[in-house]
Amino acid sequence: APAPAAQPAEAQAPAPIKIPRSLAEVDNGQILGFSADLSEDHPGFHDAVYKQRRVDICNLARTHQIGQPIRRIAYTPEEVDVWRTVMTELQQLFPQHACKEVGRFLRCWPLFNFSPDEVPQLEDLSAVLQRATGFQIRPVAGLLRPRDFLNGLAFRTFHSTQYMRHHSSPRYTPEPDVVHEVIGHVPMLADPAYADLVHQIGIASLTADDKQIWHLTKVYWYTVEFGVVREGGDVKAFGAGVLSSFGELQHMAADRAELVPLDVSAPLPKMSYKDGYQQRYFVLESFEEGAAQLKAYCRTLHQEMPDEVRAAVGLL
Ligand code: TIH
Ligand code: FE2
Repeated sequence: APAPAAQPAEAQAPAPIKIPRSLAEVDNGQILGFSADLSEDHPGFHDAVYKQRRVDICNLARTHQIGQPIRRIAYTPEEVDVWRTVMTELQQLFPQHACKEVGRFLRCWPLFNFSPDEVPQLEDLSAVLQRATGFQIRPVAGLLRPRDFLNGLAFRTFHSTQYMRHHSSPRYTPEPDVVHEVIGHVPMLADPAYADLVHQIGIASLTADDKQIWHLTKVYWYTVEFGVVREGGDVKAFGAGVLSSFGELQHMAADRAELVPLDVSAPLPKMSYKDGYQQRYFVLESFEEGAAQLKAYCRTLHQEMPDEVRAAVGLL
């Protein structure tokens, strides 16, 4: 997931944009926050064993080479317990609160055969995605800079963490972890219309300046991560950050948060990894309506794109 970027300082001359021409030119090494260095308010901050585990798993991601299989993790019984808890809780909530046909989420779910007894391996999920939509997974040690994360999407690559959230807090974690990626993002990326939308967001990020990246990151955050979609008289979870957290999903279902219509061309509020559950959700009237809005916004950023970049991402 992309990290919230700092607002670019007005006075600084903008650094020239380096447009990657291939996935190899997308930097997966610059990690913002999280990674293995946990902040004091992280649930695992006082757990030395957990921290070492994070370092080990992050090192596998750091040394991953493009084209090589993603290394399998032997998840510990404690980690499998966390996965089981989250899966079990979420499966009870999904029939009523996850988006169905419009968000496509529940339609793609069966492709993956998730079992509560086994944490899925990124390598296997990546293979399923490649067949379904051409998306692949690349392991990453923590939060990438928003530009790098979004650029990856242009090459149909989803950068994914591989470590497990801390066992003291299965219902919600302030950062992406393997549960969030696997349950929240992966099933949706198997849907062609959804994968196409995310690909367009990635392409738009290639030539975007810092200000545009910042807005695009917020658009991504309030839709792909935390969007909700109207279905009949109700709103249902669409965003991966809602779908992967039974705490957040219960919070959404309890109707305590404010609901506001999504307008991707209007200024969006600053987002934060530190504030807990969302106090406000942006509502898509339908997947089609939301996707049309997002794509229209993305097209405004495509204009200056050189032909060789268009070719590299499959636009030509
Ligand atoms: N809060 C989510 C969860 O507990 O699954 C993880 C995150 C998604 C986006 C930011 S943090
Ligand atoms: Fe995410």
